[in-house]
Formats: sequence, structure tokens, C-alpha cells
Amino acid sequence: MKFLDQAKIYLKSGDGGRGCVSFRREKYIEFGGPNGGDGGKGGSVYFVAVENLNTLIDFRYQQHFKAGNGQHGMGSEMSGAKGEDMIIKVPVGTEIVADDGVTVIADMLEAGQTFMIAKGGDGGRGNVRFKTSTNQAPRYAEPGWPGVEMWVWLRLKIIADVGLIGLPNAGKSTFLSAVTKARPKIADYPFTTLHPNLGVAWVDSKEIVIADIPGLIEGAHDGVGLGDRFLKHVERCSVFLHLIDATSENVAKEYKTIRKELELYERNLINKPEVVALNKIDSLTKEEIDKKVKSLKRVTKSPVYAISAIANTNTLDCLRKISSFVPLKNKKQDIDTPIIEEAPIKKAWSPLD
Ligand SMILES: Nc1nc2c(ncn2[C@@H]2O[C@H](COP(=O)(O)OP(=O)(O)OP(=O)(O)O)[C@@H](O)[C@H]2O)c(=O)[nH]1
Ligand SMILES: [Mg+2]
Repeated sequence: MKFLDQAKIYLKSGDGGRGCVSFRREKYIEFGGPNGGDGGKGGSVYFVAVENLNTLIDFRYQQHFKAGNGQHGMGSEMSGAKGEDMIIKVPVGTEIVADDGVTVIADMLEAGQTFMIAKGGDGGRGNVRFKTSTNQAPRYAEPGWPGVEMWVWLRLKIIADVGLIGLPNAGKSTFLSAVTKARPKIADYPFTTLHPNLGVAWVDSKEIVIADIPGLIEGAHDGVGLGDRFLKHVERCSVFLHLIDATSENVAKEYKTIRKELELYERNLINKPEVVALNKIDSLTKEEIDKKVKSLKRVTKSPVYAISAIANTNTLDCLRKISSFVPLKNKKQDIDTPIIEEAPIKKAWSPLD
């Protein structure tokens, strides 16, 4: 599946239907009076967060979403039908941002969360509503109220419990494939990973979602390498697993490079809990490992583990430590019963359809 974490879409809620001007005409009934019905309400546009999506790629193929218009009122005091609602499914973790690209309108954080972004226009009142003692035969009715139209940005920030960070080639994807069923691309050249990969690990019957993102290098905040925009996918994690290649000369320096980039991306990120893993210890002697662990401990207060993702050495201990920072999840809301305060759902548009 292709990955896309930003998309711009157009939304329009339905216009309300026009009220009707009509008079009762029947044999033997004189002065039947007005009987024009009201127009129907326009459909509204909703967003609903769903769990089984993790990309916005479908919005590359469809960018326009319109709810149905209300029908016009009719004679015999018949109201027009309501327009159909438009329900747009987005992955959990999607921010809905205004056209200016800055103002966050809604943050879809939980499965089943529903947000009405554009309310349908009200229907106009039919002429029967305007009958008064002084005007028994009004010849006017209201027009329907127009719907709302807008462009919005959808910005996906994947929600994972653990974010894997480190320089390219540190072994992030190898770690993900060692502890989860995910099979990301692994290779011994930098920037193998070009978009985030997710995997689910089970630690003592606790479920933790791990996100593997592209490697960071010095200057990533200035766009060097793949830049640092992928950090948005780990900014909501409970904990970072910071992987460091044990075969590199100066592990302390590499550690500091990544910490600096985190800080430059968002100051608060360096206060997030972190577990440090010196990876690839299968390629080192015991003395070398001790020496490198010591030099890491001199520059960080975070717990340091010496692991080998390939040989699966100490990965479980490391995972247990990570898991201690991940809060237990609440039961997720069933998405078949979304909470909607306004109109009931009639039509569901799904990128999966
Ligand atoms: N010897 C040894 N090699 C490892 C270990 N873990 C990963 N590697 C190797 O290191 C290289 C890079 O691994 P990746 O998992 O692709 O590294 P990455 O951090 O995801 O790299 P990017 O996606 O480029 O950021 C591959 O050739 C792996 O086989 C390990 O524990 N021991
Ligand atoms: Mg990788």
C-alpha cells in the first residue's frame, strides 16, 4: 500500500430545499388556502476516524466530497426530503486543518470519533407557514439556505506507542522485523526506509504499536537527507527507542546528533521517555561492548541496552523496558456505533469501497 500523509480536499454540505408556494384547489372548497410545504435540509459532511486505515493515499484519487441537497417543498403541505449526509473515513491520528495550513479544526484521535465539519443548509419554509390573520393567502415562500463549502488539509500523524529513531543503518527496520510481524525493507545502505512502517509487538500480553521511520542525519531539520518531517509520526508516541549502530566509531557523538535533531524539530521531544539500544553487538567483542555502553551512559540518563536485532539478543528485555513506559490502552470504541449528535448516517463513503 502506498503511503501519503498529507492531502487537500474540497467539502460541501448540501443546500436546503426551497419552500413551496401552493394553494389548495378542490372542487366545492372555496378559498382552500395556502398548502406549500417546507424544503428539506441539506445533508451534512462528517469525518469519522477508523482504525483499519493508515494512509491518506485514497484522497489522491478523490478530492471532492459533497453531501446531497435537500429537496424542494411540495403542495399539500409535503416537505422535501433531507439531503444525504457525506461521511468521510480517515485514519486514526488525522488532523483536519483549515485552508491556511495552520489552524487545526479537529484532531481525530480515537476510532469511532465523529466530527461534523459542514452543516447542511436549512430548508426554506413553505407558504403555509406565512399565513396570518391579515394575509390568508401568502404568495411567497423562503428559499433554502445554502450549504457550506471549504477546502481542508488532512494531515496524518500516525499514532504508535513506540517510535524507533536513529541514524540510517542503525537497524531500526531490522528491530521492527525482529519483534513484530512487520516485514519492512532492510538493506545495508542509508535511507532504505522511505516512509513509516508500523508493527505490533506483544509483551507479556500487552499490545504495543511500534513505528519505524526513516533515518535522521545531522542537518535533517534543514532538509538534509530525507529531512525531519517524519518525526511528526512519532511525536505522539509514549516512548522512543533510540537505536545506535555499535560498529560505528563514536557512539556518544551519534547519540548526541539525533538528540540535537529531535530538539530542533520540537523542543519538548527531548523530554519524552527514551530507551537507548546499542545494536549489532554480535559484531563486537565483550570488551568493546562494555566500552561503548559506558560511553553512552556518560551522555545519557536513559536506560541503555546492548542488543542484536539480527540475532535477537536482549531484544525482549529491551522491549519490556519500553513497554513499561506505554500506558495500558482503554477499550476502543466500536466504530459501528459512532457517536453522532446530529443527523443519522445514511451514506458512508469509504476509501476501502
Ligand atoms: N550484524 C548486525 N547487523 C545488523 C543488525 N541489525 C541490522 N543490521 C544490518 O544493518 C543494516 C541496516 O539495517 P536496517 O534495519 O535497514 O537499518 P535502518 O536503521 O532501518 O536504516 P534506514 O532505513 O536506512 O534508516 C542491514 O544490512 C542489516 O542487516 C544486527 O543486530 N547485527
Ligand atoms: Mg529502515
